[in-house]
Amino acid sequence: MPDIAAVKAALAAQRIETPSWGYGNSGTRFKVFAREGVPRTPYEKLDDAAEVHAFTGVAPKVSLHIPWDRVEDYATLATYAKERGLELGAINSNTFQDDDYRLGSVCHPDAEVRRKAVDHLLECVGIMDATGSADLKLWFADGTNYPGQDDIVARQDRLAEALAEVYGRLGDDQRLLLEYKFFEPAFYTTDVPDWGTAYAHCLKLGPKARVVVDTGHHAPGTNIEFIVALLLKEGKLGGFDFNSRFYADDDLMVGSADPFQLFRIMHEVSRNGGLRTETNVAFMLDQCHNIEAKIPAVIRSVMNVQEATAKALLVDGDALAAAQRDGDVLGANAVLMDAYNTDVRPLLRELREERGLDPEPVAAYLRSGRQERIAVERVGGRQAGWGA
Ligand code: PSV
Ligand code: MN
Repeated sequence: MPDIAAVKAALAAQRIETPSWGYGNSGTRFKVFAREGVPRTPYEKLDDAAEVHAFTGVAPKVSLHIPWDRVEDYATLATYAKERGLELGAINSNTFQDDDYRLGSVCHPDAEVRRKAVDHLLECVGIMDATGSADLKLWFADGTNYPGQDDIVARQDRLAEALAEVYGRLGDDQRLLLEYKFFEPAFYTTDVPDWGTAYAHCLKLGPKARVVVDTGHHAPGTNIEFIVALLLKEGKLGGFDFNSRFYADDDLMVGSADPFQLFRIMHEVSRNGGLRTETNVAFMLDQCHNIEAKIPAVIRSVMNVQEATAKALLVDGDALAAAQRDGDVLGANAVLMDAYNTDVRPLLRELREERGLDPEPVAAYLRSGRQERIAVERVGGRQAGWGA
């Protein structure tokens, strides 16, 4: 049976990174709903992230998105984060919101547009130097909409060339994390559609390049935990963009649509060494809170990851190995289901109390009165939003 003290230690050591854009307004192409108290600057987004960390104790890192989080002085932003017990995490590039990128960015047929895109990626590495961020997260909207529109292999060559230049600019402790997504905004071909394409590029680049698994970026029915297990085995899992989906890239709260899938993913992570600090897997959220209160939703999401992790840590590894060895199909499955069906909330409540935290983070945040305070204080200015 798993040792509860070791389970608690692993849970206390886990770090979950929250996205700056999760604190701003977001929506669909139909409507972006404004909410009271939404941050107006990257600094205010950090203030909100600090609350999430204060109530959960495991979310000290914040991912930034450039240009949405552009500031005059990134070192000042990093100091501001530090003063609040935070660190700046992955820098997410953006090569999808300029008119120039209609036919792609780093895969565009025109060398001038490719240059502009690569220069942006290099700028992001410069920002990492200033913030102390270790990860550059790349997601490309590049692709085509119609058969024959462009040459599939030529686009792969352009992608490889761009990635090689950016990789060459990385410092010793910096990594390039390449994200894949099977469709949208391109509908016929996408230049990095799947883990295999991302993996092939990362392999060619070298040890500082790794794949990011965004849980919302797969075709329905894809076995994501298989991908996770394989990437971990090959030393190429850089991290996660956690979220939930019912249909496509829905960006809902992680663990809300399919908590069993999240458990299966965390089981492979735990089983294959992904919770060890030295494996360096970044557990990032990539979510948008369109209709729900944002800070409580981020807290809830962090807790959902913790609950799935706790269940994965409760899998009886010895019993599982024995059942697998004996070809005991039902027995092996029962070991996993026992762990999944365990109510881990009392364990997590206990852990929080031991660490001086309120056992119920969402309720504690709501009781704190901060939400009402920021609603009054954050008046005027322009609310931050997805894409701004
Ligand atoms: C693309 O859908 C994506 O998942 C990428 O991670 C972006 O950086 C993020 O969404 C926010 O646009
Ligand atoms: Mn993502």
